[in-house]
Amino acid sequence: MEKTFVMLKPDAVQRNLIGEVIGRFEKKGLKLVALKMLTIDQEMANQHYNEHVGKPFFDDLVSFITSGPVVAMVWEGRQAIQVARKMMGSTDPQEAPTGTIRGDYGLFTGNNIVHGSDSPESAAREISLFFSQKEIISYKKCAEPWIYGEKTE
Ligand code: D4T
Repeated sequence: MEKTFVMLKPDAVQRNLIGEVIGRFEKKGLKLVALKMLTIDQEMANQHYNEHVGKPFFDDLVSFITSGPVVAMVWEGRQAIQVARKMMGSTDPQEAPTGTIRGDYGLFTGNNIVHGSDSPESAAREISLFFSQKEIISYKKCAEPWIYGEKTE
């Protein structure tokens, strides 16, 4: 099944939103297969946000993402990348609909709570930047047939 990289940004950690956001992904039916807390250094921030190098907001983005601990995760499920992006809402929290994570908890584009991969290519790149193969856990959850509608054996 598809895997996506999701990261709770420093504002989510400081604002006590870790459990709230993880709870939403869990309740949706996605499966948590890797998780760690870390503080991103300058070099990792440059790698993670490589596509934004040279943009006017790049320096602020890097100083924000390195400003405190983050929670990095891999979530697995059918169309996990698209599902997670929909749950997050648009980059600008003011435009994100109520009911999405950014729509419910954010007010400013720079501090938008959560990151999620936007394509299979970026998911693969971001997962391997934050996790070794060994840190990604493969396991079965007994609720899966109740989530995906497959027959129980
Ligand atoms: P991330 O990558 O954090 O999941 O955000 P998005 O995928 O939704 O949006 P993005 O890559 O375009 O932006 C990355 C990051 O930069 C911040 N940002 C973005 C900003 O501070 N000012 C801006 O004008 C834009 C476009 C917010 C998210």
